[in-house]
Amino acid sequence: MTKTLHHRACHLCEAICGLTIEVTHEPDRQWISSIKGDPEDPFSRGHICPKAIALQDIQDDPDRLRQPHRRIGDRWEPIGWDEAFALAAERLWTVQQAHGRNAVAVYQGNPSVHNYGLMTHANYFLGLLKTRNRFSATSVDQLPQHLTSYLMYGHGLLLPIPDIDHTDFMLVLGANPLASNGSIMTVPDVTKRLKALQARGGRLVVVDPRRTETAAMADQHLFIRPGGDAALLSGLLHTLFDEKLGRASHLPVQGLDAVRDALSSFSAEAMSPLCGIGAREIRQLARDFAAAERAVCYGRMGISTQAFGTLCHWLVQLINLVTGNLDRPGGALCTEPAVDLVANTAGGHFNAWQSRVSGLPEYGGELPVAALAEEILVPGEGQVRALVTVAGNPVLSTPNGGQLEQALEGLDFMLSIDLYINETTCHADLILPSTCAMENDHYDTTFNLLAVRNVSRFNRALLPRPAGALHDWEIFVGLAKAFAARAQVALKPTLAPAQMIDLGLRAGRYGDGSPWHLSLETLDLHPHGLDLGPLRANLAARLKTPGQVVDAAPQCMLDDLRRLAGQAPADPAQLLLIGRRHVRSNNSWMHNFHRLVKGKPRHQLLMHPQDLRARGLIDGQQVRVRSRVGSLEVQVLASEEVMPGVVSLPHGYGHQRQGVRLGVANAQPGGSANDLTDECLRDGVSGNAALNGVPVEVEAA
Ligand SMILES: Nc1nc2c(c(=O)[nH]1)N[C@H]1C(S)=C(S)[C@@H](COP(=O)(O)OP(=O)(O)OC[C@H]3O[C@@H](n4cnc5c(=O)[nH]c(N)nc54)[C@H](O)[C@@H]3O)O[C@H]1N2
Ligand SMILES: Nc1nc2c(c(=O)[nH]1)N[C@H]1C(S)=C(S)[C@@H](COP(=O)(O)OP(=O)(O)OC[C@H]3O[C@@H](n4cnc5c(=O)[nH]c(N)nc54)[C@H](O)[C@@H]3O)O[C@H]1N2
Ligand code: SF4
Ligand SMILES: [Mo]
Repeated sequence: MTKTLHHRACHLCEAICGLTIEVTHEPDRQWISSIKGDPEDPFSRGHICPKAIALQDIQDDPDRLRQPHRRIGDRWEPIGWDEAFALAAERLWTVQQAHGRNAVAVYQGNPSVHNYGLMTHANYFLGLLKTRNRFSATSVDQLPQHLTSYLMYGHGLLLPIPDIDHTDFMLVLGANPLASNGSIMTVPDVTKRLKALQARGGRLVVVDPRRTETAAMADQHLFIRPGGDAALLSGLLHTLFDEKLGRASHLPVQGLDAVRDALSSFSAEAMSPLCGIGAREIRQLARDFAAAERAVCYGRMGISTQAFGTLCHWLVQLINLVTGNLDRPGGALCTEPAVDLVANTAGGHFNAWQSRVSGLPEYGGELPVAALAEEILVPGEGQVRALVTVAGNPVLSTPNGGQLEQALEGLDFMLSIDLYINETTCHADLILPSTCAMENDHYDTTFNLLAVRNVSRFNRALLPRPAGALHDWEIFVGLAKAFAARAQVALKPTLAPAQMIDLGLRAGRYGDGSPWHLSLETLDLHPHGLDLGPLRANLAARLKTPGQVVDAAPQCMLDDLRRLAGQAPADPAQLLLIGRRHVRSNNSWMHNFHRLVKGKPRHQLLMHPQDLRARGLIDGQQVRVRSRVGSLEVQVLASEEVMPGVVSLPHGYGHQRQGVRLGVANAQPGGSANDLTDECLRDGVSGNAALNGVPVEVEAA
């Protein structure tokens, strides 16, 4: 028996922590014998969370599929790869022949941006389908952020990242990095970095309807009524203008006067009733923010997935801009990654076409996933009749998952590229599983782009692939070849992901012409990862808008401000549902790992004691939660963490559905929050799902 040590980044969440992994080798098998944080990783400095340890569970999970499976009635039958590719091509082609290209829809889930073979090759196949019915987890998440960057800076990936290591004041809205480990802010060991901020005399202010782990360590926590952020942010920006607290920016900007005019009636006093925060507190927060030498406003998931999600993110950008903190160290900065998707891709497009039934706008070639079920269910020309899902679980992760589940039953054909027979893929006719985690190479094209320092690393696979298994990218190549042959269309040759990355590195800013000479070969010499330096100002030169100016006043934002102005204050008696994440969870797919689900349950509904009393309920009781679209039963816990009028339920539970083959997850209690969220509640500009602030009723079960 021998042991080998390997260094590799964890890419389960956005933090990309360095791991040190010990593999034990025996003549007939090898396995992971330990996983630890890597103290020599210059970026994550030894940080690790329980999810990385659970990578061992994926490795030996008996429920994980390792070869293609075809469904016949309620039975699943293993089949060979060539047969599987031919079957998929035949069925998809037949549907498109009979009903048109848009009759095949695509949904790409969250790991699509975490696993590099999915990044480099998904479109090699999906692009051949030429369908306008493309959906992804983006529209239950960060769509408003891409759209804002596209409209203001000319590219959806020019996303300014908080310079957390150098700021003196961080205002956080709708994010809980202590549980999520940061998002659109790749920041391993976030707790250490926030403590360092406080230790150098800086301030952390958190705005959240729940006193989260992050709020608890903050210097100030403001409770906000869910959905109230656009009002709060408007009040802050108005105060900055009104009290002349702004600071000039070095960036070329157009439209600020139009913004000031449009905001004239959005004073802190006028906005206070809409967000439930006092006018004096709003004004003081604006003054504190402006007074800090270096400050950054950061908003995430909690403010994206609400009715004014895009407006919120536009206002966040403007607050950073007018205080001189955009594109400035200690403020918000765009990264300069080694493989640069901004340099290599077009800026994007918006509203070039609309969804068939509800007329929701496309962004970057995708439609909001809130429209997926109706596109399947509503008859007519262009109705969706087949679906391809890739690394996603929309039945548990998109609004009104119960309706989508019914819709899937009516499809003519469904193909899933996934590791498990889960709540979504159990409806497929064919599942193609890939290798995962430690069995494939990894280079992070997505999260290096979002990191709080410029970093780069490449890691080789450290376990051999299971016999007969294919990597995700090889599955897409197999599907593309079979589909191109069936449809008799030409297929361009492609490279393996590693070759693509090598070319991208060499052509990039740290490549052949630079002192770094980055290539796969150089990165192989740095198994702990490479730090390429702190973020720097660079936005002025990278703007992709016509005229290369920051557009402060996109018309659709000004229009949506008028919608905000017309809002009546919400009924305080109405209970609103919000979500929550726990450090031991990862969306819907990691409840099948013993190491993560052990300990006390974490699926319960949190409710303020005052709201429990008002309904005659008691702590620990089973309750029924109802929304417009559905209901579920769950245990309720009394908690002063949530503000009165708000209940909190994590998503990604609800594994007891028929047909699911997840032995461990199946035994976990808890229903799916997305059986309550409503596909008709959406962000007005982008169509992003408003998963937070859903009106619900709670009563004894
Ligand atoms: N109510 C509510 N709903 C939410 C959220 C919320 O906060 N509240 N959060 C939203 C957010 S931010 C997101 S990103 C979405 C996530 O939504 P989804 O992306 O739809 O769901 P996941 O649970 O991430 O599912 C990932 C799937 O990928 C598979 N998988 C994992 N690794 C691989 C791999 O290497 N290859 C392949 N082929 N498959 C793989 C897993 O088996 C699993 O089926 O959920 C959203 N839904
Ligand atoms: N452990 C763990 N880590 C994860 C994931 C996971 O499932 N588990 N998922 C990953 C994914 S896909 C993503 S996108 C990121 C998300 O990372 P974050 O954006 O940090 O997401 P959350 O932790 O859900 O934090 C959202 C916060 O918004 C608050 N909120 C809800 N409604 C409102 C509102 O109306 N206004 C305001 N101001 N706040 C509101 C919630 O109470 C919650 O604290 O996390 C990633 N990391
Ligand atoms: S925080 Fe945990 S899941 Fe995220 S990258 Fe680090 S170890 Fe992996
Ligand atoms: Mo996400």
